[in-house]
Amino acid sequence: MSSTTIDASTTGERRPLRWETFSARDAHLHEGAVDEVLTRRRDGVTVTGIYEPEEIDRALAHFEDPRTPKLDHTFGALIGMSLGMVGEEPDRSRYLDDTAQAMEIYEEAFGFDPFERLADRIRPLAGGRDLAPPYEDGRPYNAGQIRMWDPGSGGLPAHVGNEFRALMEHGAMRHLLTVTAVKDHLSYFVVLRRPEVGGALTVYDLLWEEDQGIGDVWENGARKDSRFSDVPGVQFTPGPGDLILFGGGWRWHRVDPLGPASRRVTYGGFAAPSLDGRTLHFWA
Ligand SMILES: O=C(O)CCC(=O)C(=O)O
Repeated sequence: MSSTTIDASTTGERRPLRWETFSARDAHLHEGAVDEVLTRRRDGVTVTGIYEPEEIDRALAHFEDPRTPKLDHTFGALIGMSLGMVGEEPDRSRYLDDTAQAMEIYEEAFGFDPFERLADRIRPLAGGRDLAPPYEDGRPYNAGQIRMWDPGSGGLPAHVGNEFRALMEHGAMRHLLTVTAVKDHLSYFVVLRRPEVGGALTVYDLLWEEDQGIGDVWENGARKDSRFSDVPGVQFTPGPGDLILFGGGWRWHRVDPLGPASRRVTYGGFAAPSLDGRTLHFWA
């Protein structure tokens, strides 16, 4: 286990991040971690050893095979649609159908369900809750998606989860908000391929209430975020198999642009408690 605070030394200094790094084997020593992040008493955790190196190699060979179906994205490709891609469509069948197909691809790639593995490893952090995707009419949301970042891609400009809730509450999130407490939610991802240059997650010393990005259009990831060069932040470059789980709903963050020869592959999404408080819902 390492450190409880990290200086925001990358671009200046203000409030330190409250962050811990530990092995999945020690998850039982961090029982309240999810609630601490949801209630902003902690900024995030890095949990090492979610997947084994040989499991990751097997999965990457499958995901990176040109015959494996993928969806185009600004930074490269996705396997598994994002809920946000539903847009203003009144029903989510396209998303739920795509989820069913993506879950088959994940299982074939890893040889097991990657979400079940993640849930098994971090269950102690969730304070006795079940870990599961939300369901609509008996059909699961995608608990996590595969994000494949092309060499030289622009990363993801600075953003914060609460702004997407505000953008999607009358569209893609209409059903989700009837089952899940989406506010100050968690962002998570497990790195499968770590880029050699760029692609770090920067977590800023800036909260949703301090800057709501009003008038600051997202436009499918094309946002100009140069004003963030003056905001102190901490960079994270987790290794393959490592999970980052943090307060992405309430803390500004971004994924830095990738170097010209670097690829990045992650499995990730978002998490928040169900409205009845019994389940920690995961979706992407
Ligand atoms: O590395 C990733 O998958 C992106 C994480 C992120 O920015 C988010 O979940 O909001």
